Amino acid sequence: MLSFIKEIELPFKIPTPDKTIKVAVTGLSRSGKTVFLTSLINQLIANDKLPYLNEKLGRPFVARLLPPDSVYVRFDYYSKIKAFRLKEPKWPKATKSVSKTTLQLEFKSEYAFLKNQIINLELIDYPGEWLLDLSMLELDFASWSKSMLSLAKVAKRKRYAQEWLQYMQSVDLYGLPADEHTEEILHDHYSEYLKSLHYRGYSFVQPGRFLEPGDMQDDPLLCFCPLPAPVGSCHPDSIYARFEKRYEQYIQEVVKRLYLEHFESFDTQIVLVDLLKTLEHGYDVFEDMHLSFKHILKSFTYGTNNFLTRFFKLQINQVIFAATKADYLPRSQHNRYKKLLEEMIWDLKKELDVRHIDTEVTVLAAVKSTQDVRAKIDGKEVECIRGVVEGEHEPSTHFPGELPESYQDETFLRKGDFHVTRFRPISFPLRDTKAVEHIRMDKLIYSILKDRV
Ligand SMILES: Nc1nc2c(ncn2[C@@H]2O[C@H](COP(=O)(O)OP(=O)(O)OP(=O)(O)O)[C@@H](O)[C@H]2O)c(=O)[nH]1
Ligand SMILES: [Mg+2]
Repeated sequence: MLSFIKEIELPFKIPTPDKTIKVAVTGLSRSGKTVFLTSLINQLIANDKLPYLNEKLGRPFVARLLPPDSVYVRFDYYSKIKAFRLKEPKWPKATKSVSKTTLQLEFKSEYAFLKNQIINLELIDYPGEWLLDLSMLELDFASWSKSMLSLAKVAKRKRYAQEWLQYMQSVDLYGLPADEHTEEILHDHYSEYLKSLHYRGYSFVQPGRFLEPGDMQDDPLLCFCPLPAPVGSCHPDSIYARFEKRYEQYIQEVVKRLYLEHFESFDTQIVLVDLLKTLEHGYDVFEDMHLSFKHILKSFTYGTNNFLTRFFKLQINQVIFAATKADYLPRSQHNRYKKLLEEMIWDLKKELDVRHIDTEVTVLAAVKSTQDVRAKIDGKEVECIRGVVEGEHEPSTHFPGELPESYQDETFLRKGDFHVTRFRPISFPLRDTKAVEHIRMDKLIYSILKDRV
């Protein structure tokens, strides 16, 4: 009835305030962060494969990348998209630092007298391992050591920790050290233990820098490991005393200074999870991821923790957990995939006080590299996926196995009858007017924008 209001033209346009939405994307290594951000930018710029988003928003928009901001390493969309557009497209290389870029969305105003609305989507990519280290902030050396040592004695981890634990028993940790190399050997054994875990798909490893030292490769500050607390007295120059000092320095200089300077308030935190890889490794690795997520989710509550807010500004309004690489599964299993992630997160939400954070769970494929097909296996017709496997040139058909109904279904995961086949990416369309095929990216983008546009 009042639609004529929309048509009213003034000699000038009334400005609408620009908005900035800070979106941090994290996840453990290889979870799909870089591929996800590349696809997200590609989808919004082309806007030809986002029917759900467009229908829900009901307002046309254009998206453009803004020039780099000098403070951060830029998330280099252009070089990534170039590799995806090759005749033999390539997945991006692993990234180990924080990077950032801003995608500007301009929404056409519904009213002729109003200027278009500008929304700046600030997109930040950072390693999830950093979040795992944050929980060390609450612990002194003795308590951290205690919890790491008891974890190392758990059945599955113990075999990888054996050499480190045995060597530790052979040295005097509390008197003057007999040999100057003992410290390094202790540290190296512990690092090897963490690397063995990581290699086998375990995700809860502390400190994160021991796996990825980056610019701290030979820094003596990293020369420590968990140690049992002394029962009696301890020499001030003992290994225990020195490791305790370095641990405290690590907390001050690496966790607090280097990590926290990157954390500000984010509006949305997207946590990507490669749940399929974890399922493939079996029940223990799956349980270990549960533990990692407990620490990650806990770090999101630090904005409300009095002790930590003194130096920690992190405040998050919305957390979206997304299980990635859904194209490794036929469509018929996507709901089950989502249910498994839901189960893991709900469980933790019950345990931790995260009522003030709006949490959502979804599944997606940023780059859909397979097609759904039906094929006969042992005379039975089943839903499969078809794509070009890494290292091959022709497409082939694969049955990944059936996901369990629940992750409490230990027997399924122990049998390990679920296999992930790694596919080459499909080529991205050469022009910005067309985006790559995806699964449910539009639903996720809508979750970020709803209530804010
Ligand atoms: N099929 C498929 N594979 C994917 C998808 N996203 C990621 N991958 C696979 O996962 C690998 C890791 O993806 P990245 O985006 O580089 O992961 P990351 O989290 O940035 O990894 P780091 O930089 O090492 O922390 C890729 O090389 C692909 O093999 C997807 O949507 N579909
Ligand atoms: Mg990356």
